Amino acid sequence: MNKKILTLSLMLMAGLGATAQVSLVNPVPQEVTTTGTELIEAPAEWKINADKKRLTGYVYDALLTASPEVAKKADFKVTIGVRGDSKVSKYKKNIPAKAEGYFMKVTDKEVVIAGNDEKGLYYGVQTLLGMMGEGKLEACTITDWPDVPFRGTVEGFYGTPWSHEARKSQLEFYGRNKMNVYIYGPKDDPWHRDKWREPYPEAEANRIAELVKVANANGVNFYWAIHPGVDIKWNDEDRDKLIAKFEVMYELGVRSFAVFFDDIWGEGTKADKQAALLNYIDDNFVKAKKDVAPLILCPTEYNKGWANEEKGYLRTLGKELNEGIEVMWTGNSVVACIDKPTMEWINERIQRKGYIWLNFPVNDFVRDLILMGPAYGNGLDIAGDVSGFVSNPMEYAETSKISLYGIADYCWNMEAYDYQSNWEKSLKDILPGNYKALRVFALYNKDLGPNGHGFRREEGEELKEIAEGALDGNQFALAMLNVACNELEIACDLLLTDTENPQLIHEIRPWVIQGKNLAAYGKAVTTMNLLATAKDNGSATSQFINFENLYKQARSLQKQMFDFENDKTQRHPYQIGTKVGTKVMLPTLNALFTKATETYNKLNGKSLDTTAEYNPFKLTSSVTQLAMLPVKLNGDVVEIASALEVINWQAGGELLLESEKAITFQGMDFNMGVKGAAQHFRLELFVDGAWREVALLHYSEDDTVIHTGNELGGMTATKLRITNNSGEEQKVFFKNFRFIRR
Ligand code: 14T
Repeated sequence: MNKKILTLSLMLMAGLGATAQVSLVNPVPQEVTTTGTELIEAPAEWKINADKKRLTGYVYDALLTASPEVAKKADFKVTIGVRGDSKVSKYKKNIPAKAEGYFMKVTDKEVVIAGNDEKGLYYGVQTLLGMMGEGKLEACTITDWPDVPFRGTVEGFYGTPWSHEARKSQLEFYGRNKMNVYIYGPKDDPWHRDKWREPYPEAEANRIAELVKVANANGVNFYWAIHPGVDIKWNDEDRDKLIAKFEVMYELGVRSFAVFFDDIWGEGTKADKQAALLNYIDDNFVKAKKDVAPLILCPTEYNKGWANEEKGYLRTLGKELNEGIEVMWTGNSVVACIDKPTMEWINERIQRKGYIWLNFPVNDFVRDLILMGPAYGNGLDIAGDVSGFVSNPMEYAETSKISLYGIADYCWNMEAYDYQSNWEKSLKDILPGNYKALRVFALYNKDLGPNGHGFRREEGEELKEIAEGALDGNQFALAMLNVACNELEIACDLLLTDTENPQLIHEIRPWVIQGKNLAAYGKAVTTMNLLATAKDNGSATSQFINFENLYKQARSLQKQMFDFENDKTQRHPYQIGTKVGTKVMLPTLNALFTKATETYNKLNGKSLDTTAEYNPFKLTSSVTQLAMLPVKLNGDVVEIASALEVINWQAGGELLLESEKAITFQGMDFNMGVKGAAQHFRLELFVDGAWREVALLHYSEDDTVIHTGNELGGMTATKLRITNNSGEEQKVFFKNFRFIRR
């Protein structure tokens, strides 16, 4: 083990309640020697001592953002340099011989930062800036370097691409947290995917040029990714068009490129053709330019679950791709944590170290949730097995910083990565003045709920015991749960008017409002449980607060939550809704609602409705991927959310949709994304106690939309079902299922 973090002092510090300034730095440095007690007031001014060539450029600019003024006569001295510079020659032996590494020394008289290379010096400056976050320095020496050579993000999600402002803010954040990669590849940027052959219009082009500048100023490589697989022809014409597009991007300043072949079908998926194209770009563009970074490829089979061993797609890439071309990998499935066996499996096939595309905290497949939890679960022993590690974040850029703060730390100093303390630090970083409110709220926004990728996160562990107690009727536990809801309500209110990070508040706002509803519901439900068996039914304290009024309030809040979720202004078209506390809090409260109401009914001879979840529609399915899909109601239009992935609909598998009340149908259509799919499925409506079949048809041979026969119009039914009656598994999409009721 090469990490000797001399933290004799840690205990001492904790005892004194002081924060050592090095502990403010993210990522956690590799080697730190400090007494932990020598905190130094940052000087008001300092003089800078460096070889002349260091006094311009992005590293120097970063140093100038520090609070002390630069003054030639100042007593305090800051020496900066890169290995070979005369001003740092006496530290030659201290500088780690590692790419992007640096050595740093802080005393009450001076700071020395000596980089192994220019980037290393830049990161030393970032460490200094981080350490001074509270206006103090700490006497120490630091020897530091990154474990993973390429660290950062890939803007690679479906949904609204990040705004220009958000991207600039990200790039600054990456610089500060020592991440050096940003891959531009938003699925819904037309010039990335559908119009990959066309140059950007002027305004967009200017913005990209500006982003490249901001990236450079923050030590970040701006990769521009192209996604040509949807319709590429493997001929010279398309090959030249791709190169021409890269040339245009090069003119805009881009020096790093990626080619994505994910989520495509047909011709574009051929390994030998992809490899030949990438090699051609490598030979004729990358190598010819001399100042372009190694290419990155995102393969079509980008995870083990999709790898077709017989076809040998990955081995073909491994064998044929030029040395140095990076190959991306999401792990054992689309959304997965990465461990040693994962890396051994893929590296052997692609004959190089995989470049990880981590699908976290991306939420484009669970758009009703926002992910504010820590980044955990990846192996702490894979630093030597990956060539790069990038995270695919949420379309909520500012909120994603919580998890990215962790990814940055993990990639830099893997063995020492402590996700919990990193998470606490990240909240302070993103909302310093109100981080405790952010923390309380974030506790309810971590898990992804049931989803097609089966990727779940911890949430509500801290509530489990009191939730159980409350369900057992334990009064203390009920009171504790009530307190938790009170805390959530207060946190939400504090966040809603917080002005420190407006972008963050803007992004999380729908969830904060829903959080308030949840908190109010929880307060009502816990009190209901206390009053259900109370002799005075609350009358000793209030004429108005009694079981039945609380029951009505809880009902009202159930409906308010439902209405809020189905509000037209809610942006996400796929997973409709805005859900908070889904793993423990909400189900506990629903169970408590039912329990209290049952008890009250029994003791008082009443028959209040005990069902907690307000949704007039219920979807069930023997096809697991379909069973997860939420049903949305929009006026008279009833919709089942689209599944984003291929559904393996087994023979005989059925989807059942039940309605609280009978509905009179006006029209229906849906789309399985496959021509001729209509003949493989049967639609039936339950009318007057019997199933009645309704014809399914396409309007033309090329049409993937499925329409219903005229007999549907005017039929009144309480449920419907769709069955795969083809006798074999059907691979289909399930898109835009909707019907109109009268
Ligand atoms: F390229 C890949 F590594 C990748 O992950 N591609 C997409 C990505 O753009 C998306 O954000 C991510 C999470 O939804 O997953 C991939 O997209 C999918 C994955 C599926 F399994 C789209 C549809 C799927 F069915």
